Amino acid sequence: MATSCSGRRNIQGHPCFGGDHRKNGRIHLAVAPRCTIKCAYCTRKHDCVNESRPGVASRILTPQEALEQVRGVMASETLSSIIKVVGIAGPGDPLANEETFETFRLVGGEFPHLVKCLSTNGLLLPETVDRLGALGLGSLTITINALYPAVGAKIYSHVFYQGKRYSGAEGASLLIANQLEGLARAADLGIVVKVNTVLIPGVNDGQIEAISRKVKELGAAVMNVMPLIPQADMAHVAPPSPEYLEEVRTIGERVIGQFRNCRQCRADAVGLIGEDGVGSRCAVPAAGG
Ligand code: CLF
Ligand code: SF4
Repeated sequence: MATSCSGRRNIQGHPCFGGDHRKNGRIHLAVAPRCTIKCAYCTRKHDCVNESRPGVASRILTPQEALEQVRGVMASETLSSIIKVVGIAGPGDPLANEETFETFRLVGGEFPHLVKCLSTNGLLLPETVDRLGALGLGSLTITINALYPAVGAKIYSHVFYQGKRYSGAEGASLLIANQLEGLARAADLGIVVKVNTVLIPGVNDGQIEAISRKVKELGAAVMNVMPLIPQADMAHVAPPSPEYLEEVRTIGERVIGQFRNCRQCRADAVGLIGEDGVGSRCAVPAAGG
């Protein structure tokens, strides 16, 4: 994996990290159904074909099927010139699924020029980040919605970790510690890190500036504040208005660059962000990639 002069891996052109999203696209491989935590806003579906949002995929692929899908897409004249990134982002947590690692191994062996990208809740990062580094992961997204366990407890009802179930502030505390440790270690390896934060009015909006400072300090390159999609246990929570979202991003921008083109895409999106074309129902996390 090539690195830039800053020591970061070369992910030039990545549409979710400041590359030209009108020219460069990604393929998401929905190989990861299982998850180890429960976010209050998450509803995962594997059979949905008419919704466009994170956590949704038409069908779970095996690693071999995922490789075949990449072959198919890269054989298409139109798509092969667009696709720069192969991402695994769900519909569960990629790190809770061994298939994620096998898929990157297979796809990386045949298409080494595609940037390998992964999106995770971060719980299992401390124990997997070295494997990801060795597989040549170029970019990593960690969804961090809280810095303080008391706030996290309102978002994460429970966390399964090393065979035990932790709920409330205890679970949130464990998750947050692993997210921050994983972020720092990934950045040390040269993996380019983005932090996604779901803006949940009345729950975590007081934390966004603190999150941006902390993740910048630990080595994140960019942040993506995404509006809550009200569903599941947060179906009753009003999402932020576009104006409020922009206000929060502008505050965050004083600390760390903000990605503003996220379309909260599906776990099986293919093509340009927001314009998924051919194969968009073939194969991202429930909180966005
Ligand atoms: Fe996919 Fe995510 Fe990689 Fe992009 S998406 S795994 S970083 S290649 Fe992008 Fe989609 Fe927003 Fe994610 S627009 S939901 S930020
Ligand atoms: Fe798991 Fe992602 Fe759903 Fe949270 S949003 S419960 S991390 S799949």
